[in-house]
Amino acid sequence: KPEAGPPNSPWLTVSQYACQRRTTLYNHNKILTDALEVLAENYEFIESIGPCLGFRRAASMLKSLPAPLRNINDTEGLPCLGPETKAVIQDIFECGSSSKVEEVLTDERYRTLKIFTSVFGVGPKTAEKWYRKGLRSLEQIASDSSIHLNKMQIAGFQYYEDISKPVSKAEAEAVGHIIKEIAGCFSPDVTMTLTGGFRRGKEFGHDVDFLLTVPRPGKEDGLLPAVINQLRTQGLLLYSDFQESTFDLSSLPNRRFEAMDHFQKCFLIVKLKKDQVVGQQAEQRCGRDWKAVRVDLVAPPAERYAFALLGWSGSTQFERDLRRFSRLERNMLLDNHALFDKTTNTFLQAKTEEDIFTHLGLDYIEPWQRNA
Ligand code: TTP
Ligand code: MN
Ligand code: MN
Ligand code: MN
Repeated sequence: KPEAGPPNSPWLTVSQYACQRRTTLYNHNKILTDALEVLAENYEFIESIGPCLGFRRAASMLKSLPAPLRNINDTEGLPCLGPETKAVIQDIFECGSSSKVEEVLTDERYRTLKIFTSVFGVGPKTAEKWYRKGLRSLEQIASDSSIHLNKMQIAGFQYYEDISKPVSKAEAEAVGHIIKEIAGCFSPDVTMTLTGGFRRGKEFGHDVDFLLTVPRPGKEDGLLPAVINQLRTQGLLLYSDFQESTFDLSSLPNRRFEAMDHFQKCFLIVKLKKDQVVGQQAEQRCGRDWKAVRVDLVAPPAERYAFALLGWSGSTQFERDLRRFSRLERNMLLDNHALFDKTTNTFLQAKTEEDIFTHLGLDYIEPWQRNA
């Protein structure tokens, strides 16, 4: 493994933008980034978005470094590190841990919100509301009759044990085979791509993300309803939240370019039979031969595929920086649907992700280098 460089080595050329860095899954500074991400999450829980993003950006930058930092002097010249972040890093080098982080980890509020937000359909706002009511455990929530759970949260509690466990690569591929077969019946020329964390090379994920489309314009509108119906018919559909497309290119870019996109999509929980997973025996533990798995499907029109693929491949931090870079360095607006050049007032077309990087004047970053 390479030694950390002395000052004036490649350290000094690290970009503040994740889209100008190559970040693989091998994180040489995990002790530091884990600590910073705890603080980021705590700020997220108290809805301090500025500090939250600051800590996330710092952690993301450190993940891209080719070697571990050895001491606080190594941070010299590195971008994205504010005084607060540097103080945390210094504490870890001097004391082996950061008192600020330790404090958060033992904080009742942080611990409780961490548990509550681990339920599918429960965000920081809902978690906070429950915490303020004095609730502290999932058992208390489930048995409190004054709490109204929505459909998503009910499913979140119902399948909690399964969907809080990581999904393996083999399970993701098994889900892929099932969906591909169904989608192929709807239209033999369907294109389907595994996106999200698995496309970035992760061995485990919290869900499985797929992008699907068909060549004929407009035909994609029927795709996800057909897939959902067939999953239901086969008895594999445990939960479904279908969102109709609200995509309209003519209304862009006047509407705010957003993180959430307007393509047809669905958030599902499907039943995955254990004997469908390669390398896994159908065990009869609990009398159950299946596992509930969270699956996201999105169906953009074919001509928007490259933008949707780039947007759904993540990581979240990589996406944030792609957009920030486009806006601040190129006077362009990028989102999951399109790239708009504000200087020439034109949309830039793209067939592939490479086309989009080229429009932005960026070196191509492979999916497995986007783990920012
Ligand atoms: P996630 O599935 O949330 O995250 P992930 O696949 O990177 O990690 P994990 O292994 O934990 O599942 O989101 C994948 C990408 O999809 C992420 O970059 C954000 C993007 N996304 C959208 O663009 N629009 C959406 O509506 C949603 C839900 C996600
Ligand atoms: Mn490396
Ligand atoms: Mn995912
Ligand atoms: Mn997802």
